[in-house]
Amino acid sequence: ILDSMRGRLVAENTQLTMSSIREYANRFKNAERIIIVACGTSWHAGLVAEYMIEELARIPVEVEYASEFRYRNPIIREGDIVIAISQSGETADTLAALELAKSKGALIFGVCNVVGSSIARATDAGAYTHAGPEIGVASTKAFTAQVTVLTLISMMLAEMRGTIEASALRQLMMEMEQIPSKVEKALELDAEVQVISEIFKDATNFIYLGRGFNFPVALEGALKLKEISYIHAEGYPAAEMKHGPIALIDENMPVVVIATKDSSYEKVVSNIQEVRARKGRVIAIVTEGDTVIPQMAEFVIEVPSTHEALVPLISVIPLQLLSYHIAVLRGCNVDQPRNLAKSVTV
Ligand code: F1P
Repeated sequence: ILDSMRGRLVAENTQLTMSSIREYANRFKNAERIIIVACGTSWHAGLVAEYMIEELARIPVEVEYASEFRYRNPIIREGDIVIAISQSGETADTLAALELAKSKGALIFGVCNVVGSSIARATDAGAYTHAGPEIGVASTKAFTAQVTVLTLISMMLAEMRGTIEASALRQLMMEMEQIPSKVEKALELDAEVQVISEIFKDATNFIYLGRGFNFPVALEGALKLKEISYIHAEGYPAAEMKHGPIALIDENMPVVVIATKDSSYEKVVSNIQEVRARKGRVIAIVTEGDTVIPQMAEFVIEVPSTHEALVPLISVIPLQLLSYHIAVLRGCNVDQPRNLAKSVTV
């Protein structure tokens, strides 16, 4: 993760991404809509990008499961830009989705990790994530690298379309440069997360909650746990809890709440209160120095503070560690989970 995020990514990839986007500057500048197609973890990175592109560049974004998109009759217009995200670059559903969009005249931009992969070759332009090979089947550092590249893209689009002040852009870029050291700090939570994992290793269900930029992180945390520890886990937008999942909460239900200090903070605090009122066991991911949530949650994991739009890069790390330790404690093979393939090519 660190390797892919240090100077190499920020310097080299910024240039590559910029030249790739500049080549199609007019299309990007005038884009009326961006459609993101991806599967699994890459889809979650796409969801982060939706929040980011809409917030920074004010372009409407739709995030589609490639596995659905390819089989329905989606409306694709000539001015649309389709971003296909894939770690392996070989996922059959993502490839078929982008080919469908291409046949209808959309510009296809790829965000792939594997250089020269089928998806990368089928795109009009793109940016590689250069995260290095994923050793395990479940994507971890690829997610971090995808979100990083998509953040750079969002910032460029915002600059091109004049939807962001130069000072705000500079501030975001400066904060981006702090991310590698903050990721490093978040990785130091390992021992702490291991202790919590020991307590919850025999749980049969988990709920993950997050709002705003942390909603896709909740989905990703739940997916990692399912993939490598085979525990049933659901990720929800925290505000959606009252529309159903709240019925699941009792004294046996671990609820992981991503509750960093951002614009949703107060609302997440009341979601934690709702869970506590039903005796749910709250594991909260909070910003360093938070004094409110530690009084309410049973377990608290502190992560370094950063810009709201960059939080997923930090808040996902304790969730990846939690899945990893629980899986190891349950005797699961974290690198080669049952029933999963590195690239789903059929
Ligand atoms: C997509 C994906 C992964 C998941 C598993 C199956 O792959 O859903 O996110 O961890 O390996 O495939 P990709 O298109 O990003 O390579």
